[in-house]
Amino acid sequence: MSSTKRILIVSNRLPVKIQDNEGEFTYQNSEGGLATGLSSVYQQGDNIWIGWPGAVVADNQKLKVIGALEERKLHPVFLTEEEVSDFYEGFSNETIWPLFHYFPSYAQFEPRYWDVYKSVNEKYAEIILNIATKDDVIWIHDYQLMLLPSLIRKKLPGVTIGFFQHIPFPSYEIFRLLPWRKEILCGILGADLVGFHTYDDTRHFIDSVTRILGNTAIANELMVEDRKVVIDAFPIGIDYEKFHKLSEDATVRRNERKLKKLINNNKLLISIDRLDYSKGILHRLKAFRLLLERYPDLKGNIRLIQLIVPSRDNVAQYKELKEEMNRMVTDINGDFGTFSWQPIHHFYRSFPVNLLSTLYKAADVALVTPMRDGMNLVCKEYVASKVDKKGVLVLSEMAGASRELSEALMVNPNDIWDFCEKIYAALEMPEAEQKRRMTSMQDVVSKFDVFTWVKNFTERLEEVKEQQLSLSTRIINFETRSKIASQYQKAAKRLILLDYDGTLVPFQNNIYSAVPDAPLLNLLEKLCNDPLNKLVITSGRDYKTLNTWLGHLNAGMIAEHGAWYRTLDGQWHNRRDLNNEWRNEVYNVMDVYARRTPGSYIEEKSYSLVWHYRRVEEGLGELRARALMDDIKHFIADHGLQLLQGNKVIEIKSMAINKGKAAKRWLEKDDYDFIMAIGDDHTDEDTFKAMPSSAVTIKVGNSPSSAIYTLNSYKEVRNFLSVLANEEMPGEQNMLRKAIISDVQWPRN
Ligand code: GDG
Repeated sequence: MSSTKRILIVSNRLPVKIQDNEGEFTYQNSEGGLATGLSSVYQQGDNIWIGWPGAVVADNQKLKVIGALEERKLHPVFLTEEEVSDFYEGFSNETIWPLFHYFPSYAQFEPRYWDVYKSVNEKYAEIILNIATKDDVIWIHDYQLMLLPSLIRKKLPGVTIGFFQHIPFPSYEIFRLLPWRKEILCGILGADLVGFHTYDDTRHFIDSVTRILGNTAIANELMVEDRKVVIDAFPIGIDYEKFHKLSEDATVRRNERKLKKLINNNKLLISIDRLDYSKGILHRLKAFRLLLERYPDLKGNIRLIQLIVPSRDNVAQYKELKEEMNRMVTDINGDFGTFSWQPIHHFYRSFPVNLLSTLYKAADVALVTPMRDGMNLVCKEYVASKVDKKGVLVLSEMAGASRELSEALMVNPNDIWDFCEKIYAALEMPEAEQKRRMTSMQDVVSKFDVFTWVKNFTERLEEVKEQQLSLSTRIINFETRSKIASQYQKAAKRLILLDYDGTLVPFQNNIYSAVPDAPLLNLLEKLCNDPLNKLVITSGRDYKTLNTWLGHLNAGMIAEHGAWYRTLDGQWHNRRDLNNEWRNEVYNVMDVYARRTPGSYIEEKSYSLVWHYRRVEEGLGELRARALMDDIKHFIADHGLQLLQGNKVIEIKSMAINKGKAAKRWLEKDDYDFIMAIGDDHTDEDTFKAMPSSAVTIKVGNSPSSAIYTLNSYKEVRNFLSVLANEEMPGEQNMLRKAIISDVQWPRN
């Protein structure tokens, strides 16, 4: 991060292995990719890393451990046996892990796990809040701490929080199965920037938020109350140089020669995984067996070294997986092996990193074929280790890494027949093609290494915070509100232009339900009855509805974006110069979509047609709207029409009318010393642009706008107007007092 802010890294585990030898602790730094990448952050300046040291520490040992970790710039969160069991092994690994890796039938929905998950997240929050200040940057990692961002946000509202999830985010249909889905989403949304490995993960997350919580998304941004939260993909990399250099190390080269001799110069295939059902171990063994059956000539000429890192083999699913794996390996070796050759060399343990490097270097083919993986670093390490560029990667399309490593031979691990053929193709691939593919993959892996990943994430986080700040300076606060109120009071001739839907009333599923309520009518009456005011309602609605709802007011009106307008004498006028010959044709196209799409309907106005899809199933409406726009765009261009894409509506109208042109009519009529325009959607942008630079222009909502100020919702607009409309015309003091009353209760949500 280029700023001088302190960064607190938070993850479930600290990057250290601590071992308790009867009260004497040893500390060994972890060599994992994440630890290496983040060491470029937490070892600088005052930065620190907060997390669980990985062992249960007795109370009387805690101070000692804290001291030892502090020297390494680490700060511990101590967990009890019960917390490790219910929070980490329980909710994190038996609920979230299987569900997020698309194994819903393995997921345990156990309320006790959830309670402890919550309380451990609160424990982390408490510790962080003892350390953090509002000026710090807090970077939280992974699925064990999904509630943490909002727990911190509640106590430190302005602090910068990034959240990165290392495992996949599943599609809405899977995620919705979780009984605590709302809490999890709200928890993550406490962050300012939420990162995943792939675009699909971001899409799934945004989809779940919009469907479950109902927030609006604009591209990859979500509005959470008045805060913009950005969701983006940051594919993690590895320490490329480390693996590249390691494979040229003298020991590694010596080991490689020995290994090749030991396996009689057979072609070598490798697989390296933790024991886990998400890794596709059994599918791979099936494909390998099929390979030996289909291509008997390979017998005696190839070997698979399978390294499985032990994991949770006391848990039923893992125990069964291990038993089945062992049985399959034994069967394959028993069925195909000879006195001098066995197809699979199976290791159930972990290797030191230089032996890992030897395997990467020596392997002709790497099989990285998970059923689902957030990213998968093994395949990137294999690519980085191929100094001579010879070797083929067979990669599952279900691994996040498949999005970047497009030159791998891609497999769907469920399709063991194609899987088997891909392994064969890998073994047979000519050297020139191997080199071409490997060069291209090395370009990607070396460029997007773990240090670039850290840089990209932290810089984007800083950028998001800056955008939030520039947005918040536009939000009308106590001071700006008082300033505008005082300008208003001093003015003798005022023009006030107010949009209706989304500005004065909330959006409704049925457009005819947005009837003005009594408090709104009172408020508008107060404004209209002030002889110094000229109030104009500027709406896209049809004039008849506006007249029915607001006709009794002493107000001007612009209806249907300016096709109709009402002068202060109550007379309606329409633009007779407009042509309507295009209507039938556009209507017929819209009608096809209206009939095909349950919940959608056409609204007919005098000079425009509107297709509404607010009541259509989420997603389907957007899909149909895009198709409709596509169908109609050439016709529109040829007929001087304009397509307006609003909030769940598509409107086709004549290019000759817009709210800005209509507003000018009022501007030209008089000289005003106070002009104000308020609106919420992009049709109001024409009004804002038509205003003189001295005007107060206010956008409702946070999307980009040419308006000077922002208010968050129709409720804030009403509160703001009620301050201006104060009947008593109070003195400065009273006005200021009223200006801070912002919790007036309006009837609808
Ligand atoms: C999460 C996500 C995502 C493996 N065996 C040995 C050994 N390893 C090292 C490898 C590699 C790492 O473990 C495994 O890579 P993963 O990608 O599976 O990383 P995880 O942290 O387990 O998983 C995953 C990742 O986070 C990063 O965001 O890619 O999708 O599940 O670095 O080299 N290392 C040594 N001996 C072994 O036997 N020394």
